[in-house]
Amino acid sequence: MALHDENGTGTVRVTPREDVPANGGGLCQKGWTAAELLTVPDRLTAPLMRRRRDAPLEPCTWDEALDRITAGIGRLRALHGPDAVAVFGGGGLTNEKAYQLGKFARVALGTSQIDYNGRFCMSSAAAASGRAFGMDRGLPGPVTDLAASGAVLLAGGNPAETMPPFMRHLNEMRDDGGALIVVDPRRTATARQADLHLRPTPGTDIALANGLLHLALAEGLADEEYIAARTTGFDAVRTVVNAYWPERAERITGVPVPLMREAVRLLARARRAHVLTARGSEQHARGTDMVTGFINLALALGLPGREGSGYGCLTGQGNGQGGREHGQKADQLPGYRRIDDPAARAHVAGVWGVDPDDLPGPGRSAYELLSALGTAGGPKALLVFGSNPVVSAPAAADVEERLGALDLLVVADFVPSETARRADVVLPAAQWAEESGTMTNLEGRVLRRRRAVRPPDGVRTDLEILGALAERLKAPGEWSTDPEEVFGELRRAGAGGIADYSGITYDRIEAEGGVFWPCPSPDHPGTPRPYLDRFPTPDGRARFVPVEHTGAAEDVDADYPVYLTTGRVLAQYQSGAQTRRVRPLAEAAPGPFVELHPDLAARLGIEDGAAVRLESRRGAATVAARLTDAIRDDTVFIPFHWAGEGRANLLTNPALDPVSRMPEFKVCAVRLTPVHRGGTPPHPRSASGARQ
Ligand SMILES: Nc1nc2c(c(=O)[nH]1)N[C@H]1C(S)=C(S)[C@@H](COP(=O)(O)OP(=O)(O)OC[C@H]3O[C@@H](n4cnc5c(=O)[nH]c(N)nc54)[C@H](O)[C@@H]3O)O[C@H]1N2
Ligand SMILES: Nc1nc2c(c(=O)[nH]1)N[C@H]1C(S)=C(S)[C@@H](COP(=O)(O)OP(=O)(O)OC[C@H]3O[C@@H](n4cnc5c(=O)[nH]c(N)nc54)[C@H](O)[C@@H]3O)O[C@H]1N2
Ligand SMILES: [Mo]
Repeated sequence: MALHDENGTGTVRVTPREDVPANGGGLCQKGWTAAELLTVPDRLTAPLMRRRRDAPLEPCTWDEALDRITAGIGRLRALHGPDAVAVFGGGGLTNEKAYQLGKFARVALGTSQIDYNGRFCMSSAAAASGRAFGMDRGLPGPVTDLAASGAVLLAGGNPAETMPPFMRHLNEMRDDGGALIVVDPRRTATARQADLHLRPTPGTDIALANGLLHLALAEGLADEEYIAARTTGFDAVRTVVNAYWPERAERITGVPVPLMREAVRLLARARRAHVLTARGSEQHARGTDMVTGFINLALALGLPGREGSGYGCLTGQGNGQGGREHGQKADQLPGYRRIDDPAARAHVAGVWGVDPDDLPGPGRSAYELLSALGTAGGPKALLVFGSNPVVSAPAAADVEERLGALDLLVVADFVPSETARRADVVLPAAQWAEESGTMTNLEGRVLRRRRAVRPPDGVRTDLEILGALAERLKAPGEWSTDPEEVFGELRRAGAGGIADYSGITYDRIEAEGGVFWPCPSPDHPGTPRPYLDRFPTPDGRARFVPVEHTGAAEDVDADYPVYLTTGRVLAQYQSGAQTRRVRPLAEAAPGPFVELHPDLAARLGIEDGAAVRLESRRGAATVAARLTDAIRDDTVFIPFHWAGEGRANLLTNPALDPVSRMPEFKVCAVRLTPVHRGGTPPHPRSASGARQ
């Protein structure tokens, strides 16, 4: 396949943008090789469908594909009502696409059943931030504030592998005498660069955060003046953390008291300081409370709302922040409004040209949606835009079975992902370099992404796909396929909401190098640091919320004696659908493996490089052993990027957080046994289906 630029000639090269401070001109290996994905041999360039249920996927015309989808939707809606059709979106979608997908579900399909993979990503941090600050916006200020910080406590994040350009800010801080404190059960590439590494047992972050706060109070390091002036609820938190005396916190977490004491002193003594969380402290059945524990610590030290200090969450996907603002969440309308708020419904229905009473209510959260597919009261059809849940959802074998029970599965993607290959209809979509739009980064800064090349023949953009389906479904209102027009509608729909983009235009983004929301009018400068004067809560104060340690939803026992945690490696991205197809990345990280401590390996008779079978109460996976003393000896780690029998998610626990509905990706109980396969040592690739 030839690649074309806007003029129809030439090839695409990826070059870092010097003008985007979050990157500082840096890109990680995935960024440098992303252009290769535009030309992978199995790039989808024609719609595919199955003529019969058990027939293979075969190329068809767009008309055939769209007719098949709308006929199926019509039949299922007539039989079972509008909630029979569900939608699953993604945090990689641009703001425009995320907005249009939410509107498509509520207006064109009339379904409440829409959610997205961001539920698996930052939802616990989002819920905790909303609860404490009245708003959820990744960082409390520009990312460059971090370089001027005196201390950063980073809980559950490994940006040296997951966001390499971000490390620059932490390195600058350290060069200036600031201290980096990392909380991670593994001595990661990030932890190796830290001044202090706290290594808790997975699932014990609440006890750790409460223990740190206990020490801060005992040593008189709390900012009493700030607590009185800018917060509520401190007394209840003081009472709870009273019971987390240092030795008890050490007993629960395994973190030695002197290290906890040192961490608290470094944070409290810095003139400016940050507490940050990422997925390691969020992807838990108590993830919202875990993040709340760290927010309580930040509040007691007087950090949020002080210039150059605060609490923040490190973003995940390309548009992780914007993806959670415009209505692809089950409980949400554009502008980060709640779908059960009558005023929000009236406003958005007005923009969409429909009756507020016709808008559905809140739907099921991502895992609840996936696990209801094809059940008696659940959806019978699913449309997927920007996710590969066969690999990335918890308890993946069950999810695969649910997908198989659907009457109609439609997947829009650029590659035949594991989920697409199970679909009844596959729609070939344009990818990042082939279309324009906006993304919102972890600073809350709205940025433009420009089209660099023409999509290959046969491919349509997601906006074109949604527009064509809306038209066939005779949906009311406008369904523009032009990103700038959709952005204009998004601004109107979100006006007056928490994430107010109404003053942001493509021209302003261009002229100002991005605009920070909220930006409620054209003459408003945007809001780089939203909490300086007040918090967007009814009384303007931040809220302390007491949280108690309860431990993981599934603890280790005699049958399943080892903790499993999951995460990422540098050279692979997410479900691997894209990166497993890019040769240099596939070569750098060819197949699934389990990190385990040499002592644990010796006890179990497992040798480095040998095949290991892991079992949990959900299922079993087989991967290669990778021995390292960088992990606790009660815990093993598997990256989740691979399909087939090496899928980490065959093992993970779908226990959900009661507030965020986040599954417990980061801890479950497993047992390990060595596999002897006819005496030949397994090649990691053979155990993985590395290139499908
Ligand atoms: N190379 C690469 N980069 C990526 C991605 C990718 O797939 N590959 N994905 C992107 C996305 S969507 C996201 S969300 C981000 C994720 O970015 P991160 O949050 O940095 O990545 P993870 O590896 O999921 O988890 C971080 C760390 O949490 C630790 N951890 C596990 N359990 C616990 C626990 O109980 N407590 C604590 N404190 N830590 C724990 C793990 O050991 C791991 O090192 O990365 C983004 N960047
Ligand atoms: N065990 C375990 N599981 C996890 C996690 C973990 O830490 N541990 N992390 C969770 C997290 S944080 C996340 S974010 C999820 C991510 O997991 P997924 O939701 O599966 O994300 P991706 O692998 O990025 O899949 C995106 C798919 O959509 C396609 N795609 C990308 N952009 C577009 C677009 O603009 N339009 C269309 N139509 N398609 C597009 C890609 O080709 C790919 O096939 O995984 C979650 N699962
Ligand atoms: Mo994510």
